[in-house]
Amino acid sequence: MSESSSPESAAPGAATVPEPGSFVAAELASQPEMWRAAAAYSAEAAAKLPQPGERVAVVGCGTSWFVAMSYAVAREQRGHGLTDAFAGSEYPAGRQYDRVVAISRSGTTTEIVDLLAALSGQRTTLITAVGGAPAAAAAEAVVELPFADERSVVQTRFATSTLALLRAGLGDDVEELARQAELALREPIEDLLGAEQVTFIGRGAAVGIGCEAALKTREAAQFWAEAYPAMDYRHGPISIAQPGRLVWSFGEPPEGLADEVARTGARFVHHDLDPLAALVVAQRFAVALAVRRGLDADRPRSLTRSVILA
Ligand code: F1P
Repeated sequence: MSESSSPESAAPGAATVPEPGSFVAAELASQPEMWRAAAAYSAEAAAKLPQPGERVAVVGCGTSWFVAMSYAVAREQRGHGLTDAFAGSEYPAGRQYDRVVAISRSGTTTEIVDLLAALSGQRTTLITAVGGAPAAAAAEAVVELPFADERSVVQTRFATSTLALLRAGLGDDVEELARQAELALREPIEDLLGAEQVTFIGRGAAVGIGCEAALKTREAAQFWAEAYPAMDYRHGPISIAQPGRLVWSFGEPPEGLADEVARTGARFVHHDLDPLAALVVAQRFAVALAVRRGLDADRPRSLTRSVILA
């Protein structure tokens, strides 16, 4: 059975329709208002989302997995209970959780639809942009964010609005995050666009944010991007650092790391913003790189809106 609701009261108007081929640019620019709308909906959605003390698994594929990773760490750090994150294909069937939260913008991703069907009878919640899709039919409860759906294949605002909704449920100040996202939309990026390679790093809830920044850069711009937990960066990945390359930190970097990177000749990048807001700078970087490389960021090579397997 599926239980569904949508945030009619909270939903703002659709973003301005952009020029063809630039959906992602307009969608990422709408994130501050989207996060505010998600936060306004959070009280209504709360009963379907993890309750304090519950043992929770959060699953997704691609971008949605990285949102799950970031939320899982934040929830445990805020003391709300054990929270694991898995790629949809890697959910450990033998484990018992009080609730499984699946994240899927499209609601059609095969691994997520199959997993929710396999968990039938258990407490499951789907967070999606599309309430009428197969994943919603398989979930016990559905939290819909239709206002954050996107025209671009490359996800930006649905993913971050989902994280804003979940963080609102942890008591985080989403208005402050939205204010920081507005700053992130104005942060200069031009002097970063000549780079040859980028490695994103972060700790805690910023590990998933770094993975998402790297995925965005690969998807939108076919650009060489890696991501690691910041403390693990010294354990091998630093070998890649050299002049012309970037090491981009989400959140405060480990002590001494900026200097170690500087000694390699690579450029250390850091914005004094919450990692979720700083992700907006990386999304802009990815889209600007795509433009510079003559690519259409809305139509990434070899990708579709979701992966539907036969
Ligand atoms: C998940 C996803 C996207 C990715 C690609 C394929 O979609 O992996 O994150 O960018 O377009 O699909 P969804 O399950 O969130 O709809």
